[in-house]
Amino acid sequence: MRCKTCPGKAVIETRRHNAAFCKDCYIVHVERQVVRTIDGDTMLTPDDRVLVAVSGGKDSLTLWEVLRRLGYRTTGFHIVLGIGHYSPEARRTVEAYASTHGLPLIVTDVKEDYDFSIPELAEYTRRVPCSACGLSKRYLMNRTAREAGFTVLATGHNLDDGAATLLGNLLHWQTEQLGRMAPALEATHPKLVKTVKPLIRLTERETLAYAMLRGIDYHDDECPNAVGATSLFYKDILNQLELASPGAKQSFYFGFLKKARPAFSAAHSESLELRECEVCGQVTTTETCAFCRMMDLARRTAAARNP
Ligand code: Q46
Ligand code: ZN
Repeated sequence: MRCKTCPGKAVIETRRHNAAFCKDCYIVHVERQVVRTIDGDTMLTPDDRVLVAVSGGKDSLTLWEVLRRLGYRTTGFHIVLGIGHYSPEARRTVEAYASTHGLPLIVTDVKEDYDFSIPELAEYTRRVPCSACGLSKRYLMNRTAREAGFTVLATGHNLDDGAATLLGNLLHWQTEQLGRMAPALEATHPKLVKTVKPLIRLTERETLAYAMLRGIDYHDDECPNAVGATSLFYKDILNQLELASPGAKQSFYFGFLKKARPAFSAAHSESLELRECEVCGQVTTTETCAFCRMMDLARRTAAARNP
């Protein structure tokens, strides 16, 4: 099979674009998709100070690689979760990438800085690990970005992530979350930072191919808590749909953004009253934010168990 844009031999086929590319043209194709996403949603400007959330996996390192190559002012942000063998290896991968390219990196260790690893938080608060982890990550990403003076927080979510989250939110009619689903979310409070998802037009398979063809040394172990996660089940269903109907994920996700999201977002725009957490000062809709409530419960449970 020939490359769509040059006489070279194709190494990857993208059925939803009805195209195949050689290595060099594929790399150009992916980077153009990211530029199109950034420009289309005015995600970033050259003046922005961008904090890039990097787990060490293929998506986050692809994001950092593309933003770095496009000349944006980026700093990596890695959270050490304290999950078995997975976390030290993830940290090593991110630190190696930053040092190879001479990029600044901020590392926060939840156990060192907040006394509990993610597995401990899950145990002491009786949450599933991904719930404690997701809440901690969202909190730390916004807080770090704002306190360190970044103007934008960029995450490596791809189209598969976006479509799976959308499916989950629709199945449970999470109308507030549906209203907030967007690849670029402006800050709606002085203590919130704008968030962007520049890889949202690329599928998981496409970012994987890019990371491999660019020779990025990413961390390819799955977090042990991902096994059996509902999001993986949703991704599986969406992959089956995509197989039967190429482009299904794209039309599902982007169709929602265009045709339905505005209705959900309008319905919630007035009802949401933002305030500052009485403990940590971060933005919340309740007196004490969910992160501080989780930490308080963990501390009390730990004290009761180990008097
Ligand atoms: S890292 Fe954290 Fe994921 Fe592991 S505990 Fe769950 S949420 S699966 S992206
Ligand atoms: Zn708080």
